[in-house]
Amino acid sequence: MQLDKNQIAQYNEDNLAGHQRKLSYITSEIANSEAIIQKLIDFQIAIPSWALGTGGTRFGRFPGGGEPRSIEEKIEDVGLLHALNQSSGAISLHIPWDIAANPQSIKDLAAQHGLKFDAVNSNTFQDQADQEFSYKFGSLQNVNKAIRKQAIEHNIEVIKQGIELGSKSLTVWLSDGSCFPGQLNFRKAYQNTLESLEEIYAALPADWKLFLEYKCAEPNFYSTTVADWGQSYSYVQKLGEKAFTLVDLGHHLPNANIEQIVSLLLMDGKLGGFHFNDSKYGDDDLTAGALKPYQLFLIFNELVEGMDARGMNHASDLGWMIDASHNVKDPLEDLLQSVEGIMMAYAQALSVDRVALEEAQNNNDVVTAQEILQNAFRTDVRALVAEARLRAGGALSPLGLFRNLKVRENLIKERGLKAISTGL
Ligand SMILES: [Mn+2]
Repeated sequence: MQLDKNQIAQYNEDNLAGHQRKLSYITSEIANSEAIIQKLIDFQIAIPSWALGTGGTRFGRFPGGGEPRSIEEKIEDVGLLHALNQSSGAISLHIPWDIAANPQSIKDLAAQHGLKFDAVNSNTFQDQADQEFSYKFGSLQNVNKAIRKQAIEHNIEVIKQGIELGSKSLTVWLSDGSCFPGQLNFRKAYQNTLESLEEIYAALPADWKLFLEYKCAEPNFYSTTVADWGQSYSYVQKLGEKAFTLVDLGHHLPNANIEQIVSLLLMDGKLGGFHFNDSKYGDDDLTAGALKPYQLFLIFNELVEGMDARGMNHASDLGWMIDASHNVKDPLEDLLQSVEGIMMAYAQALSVDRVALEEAQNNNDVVTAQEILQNAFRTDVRALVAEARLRAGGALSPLGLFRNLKVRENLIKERGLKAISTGL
């Protein structure tokens, strides 16, 4: 299904009066509105190929129908999202769930939808049908050198596929670790992992980045070999200047101060990018901003402050990706909600009065500092986000138009009720 530009224009026309009323209020409230709108237009969030279908849980899966059955249909789905919000201009692929048999035709198809390829993701947390050795006891950390070699070669193969598609980064997430005390020699597991990562790093093209994601627990529940930002940082420091830590919001122990982690990684030039989602208990992979929007804002507050302090380009110097899964919602609707939540947090962070905040901090004026942040968070910036979309050619309300045009019903008609996405 392809959206017609006229459908978007007609929808915007029908909703313009209400939008302009809200916009004129917010632009009178926020001094740098125009600069914020421009930054929002430039900001793109990559959509993961594995979030386009129903993820389910380990108990069950309830597909909603019309899911993408191939890499081509996944690109088509991200193209739909991008047409609606003009902020989802990239797709992040997972190998071997997404194999491009003919990379050039896949690249051309993506370009037709205005999409680029963001980080490619390797997978050594599952066994594939044709693989010789099992990753049951880990991949890059494995005590068996032949298994480590297999995992290294897989990562190098992912880099090769990424090069064909024009991707510029590899994300490595390892499920390696142990489930019981005594199972693993922590130091040897670290050393094996480091040596394996060094071989993968050596295969990176000069203009590529390696993102090393961490996760405190699951599927291993006693130890994880890259468990937190400190451990990821320890590896990427040793690997070199093309290696960075990737922060997935759902991969921390409860109550971790993620905004502080982000600030310090940025300060040291070792923050590579993000996997956005939200959670209440663990790696719940819920819609970004659905549960803890203030935390998301505080993270963006540190990002904006830290990127500006280093003279970084907000849109291109870090990898912005969603990593989510859906059990009860339409995956495409959920992704539209996530992008909206992220854009709002970013817009609010851009509206923070940095000069006044620094002055309050220097005067130890705790109350004023808190007021400045809470004032930004409590300001309704939805009209600014909508205005950025409008100017970029998207829909004033992506979700509204998605329902209006009965996108899911059309996808079910095209692909069938039983169409199931490849991946998780
Ligand atoms: Mn992730």
